[in-house]
Order: sequence, then C-alpha cells, then structure tokens
Amino acid sequence: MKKFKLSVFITASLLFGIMLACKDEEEAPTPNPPTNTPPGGGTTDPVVVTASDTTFNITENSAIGTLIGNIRAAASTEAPLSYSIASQSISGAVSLDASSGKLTVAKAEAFNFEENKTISGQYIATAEGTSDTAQFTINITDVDEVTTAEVTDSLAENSAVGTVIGLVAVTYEGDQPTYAIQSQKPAGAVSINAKGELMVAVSAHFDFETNATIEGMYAATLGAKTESAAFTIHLVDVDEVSVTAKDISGSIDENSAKNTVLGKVDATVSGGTATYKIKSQSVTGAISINDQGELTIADASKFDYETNKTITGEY
Ligand SMILES: [Ca+2]
Ligand SMILES: [Ca+2]
Ligand SMILES: [Ca+2]
Ligand SMILES: [Ca+2]
Repeated sequence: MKKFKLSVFITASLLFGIMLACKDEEEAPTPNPPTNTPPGGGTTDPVVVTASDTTFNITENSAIGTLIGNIRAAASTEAPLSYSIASQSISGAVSLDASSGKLTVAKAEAFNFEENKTISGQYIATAEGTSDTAQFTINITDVDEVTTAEVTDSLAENSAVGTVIGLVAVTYEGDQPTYAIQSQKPAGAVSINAKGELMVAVSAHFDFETNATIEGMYAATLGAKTESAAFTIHLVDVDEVSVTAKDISGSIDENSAKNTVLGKVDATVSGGTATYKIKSQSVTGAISINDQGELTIADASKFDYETNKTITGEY
C-alpha cells in the first residue's frame, strides 16, 4: 500500500512540473520590451520616423498604375509605417499606397515630357502617431513621338514645278520631324519640303494621259523614330488642245472652176477637233475653206491672171 501511494505522488509532481513550464512560456514578461513601453512604466522613448527625399525617373506616356518607385522611410519601431501624400505639383498626378509606399501613376496625361519635365511633392510617413515629411521628385524622360497616316490628294495635270500638292498627315510632339520621300511611281515626280508639303518635282510626270495616279511612301523622322505612310495623288484631267498652223503657198492656172481644191492648210491639232476659217484675203471672196481645211475657189472670176497674179490671206 505504501509503495502505491508514493507512485501517485511522483506522477502528480511530474504533471505539476510540466504545467509550470507551459505557464512560463505563455505569461513570462518579454525579455526585450518595446522601447516605448518599458516594464514598470516610467519615461517612454520617442518613436523616430525618418522619411528620405527620393528622386525617380519615368518615361513619359506611362499608363495609369505604372510603378514609379518605392518611397523610402524608416522607423525606430516594429510598428508598420503608413504613407500619404501631403502635396504634389500636379494635382492627382501620382498616388501613394498607404501601406506599401509604392508610388504609381494616377493621371497619365500629367506624364507628358513636353508639358511637365518634373512632378514633385511631399509625402508623409507615419508610425505610431509620429510622422516625418520628405520630398519626392519624379523626372519625366522624353520619348520620340511621331505618327504618320496615309494621305490622298488631287492636282491638275501639267502643274508647274514647286506647286504644293498637299500636306502629309503627321502628328508629333516636341521638335519638328524631318521628312523624306521613300519611294514613288513614277520616280522623281514628287518632292517634300521641310514643312511636310508634297510638291511637284518633275512637271512632265504630271500628265493625266500617262499617269492618272502618282503614288509612293513618305517618312517622318523625329529623333530615333521614323514612321512612314503612303501618299496618293490623283491627277485631274485638263483639256489640252494644241494647234500649230504653218504658212502655205501654191499656184493654180487662171480660170479654174469654182470649188477647185487649191490645197490643204498645214495645221495640226491635238486634244480636240479642228475647225477652219479664212481670217482675211487680199481678194475678197476669192477663196473659201471647208471642214477638212481645204482651200477652194469660191469665186472663179477672181482667178484671172490679168487682174490678180497673186491672192494672199490668213487662215
Ligand atoms: Ca509627349
Ligand atoms: Ca516626347
Ligand atoms: Ca496631258
Ligand atoms: Ca488631258
């Protein structure tokens, strides 16, 4: 009996010991208490928050939500820092994640190098009620921006060298692009000036009957970026009549009959139909001209050698 009782006591002591150990782990005071809550009260060490001025670089035209960078701040406590923006040079341009400190693009149009090269502001870092303020500066870096679109123009055939046909369709930001003709058919027909105007370079190529359309590719270059697009010029037909008339002469026997053909005028007409008439003649009514340009005797009595050895006139 006595032996049994002892055994129970030992078991109970062991259990007690184990329970004590568990209690130690749960309830013992922290070996290194936080600096602002020392055991037993007394003076609290102030939390120190240090926000650092930070500079970022980002290319213009970055989309909403693009990460610009992480704000840099530190605190003398394990407690999490929170962040907020106190001011910024362009309202709403950037947003700052309150817990991660990530600075992101909030207003894409503010990130336009040609309008704003820098966006700056102040942010606040806070931990346990203590804050520090610092500057953020975002340098926006330039991107070459040029786009081209297809153009179609029309121009009267036979237009003179240097005639402006039309302006190419180019949009750009910043400096003026440079322009070039990359290819064209017929070769050499069109040139382009510094303003991006297509011009007649060789007038002979602007012939509706030969090339009703002149087409090719033009390019606009800005910095490292070259964009190209097609151009088409529709020539507008022009009625082109050319008339050349040469002096003629001949001889005929006197007393020839009325309507005798004296000869045909020496004239050529292109681009239309010729009509003929007598403008003047030295012997009124002697000669007439028909639709084929033939001179004929209108009044046989005027063809009398003794009266008129020569009859002259203009047609
Ligand atoms: Ca821009
Ligand atoms: Ca730009
Ligand atoms: Ca022509
Ligand atoms: Ca024509």
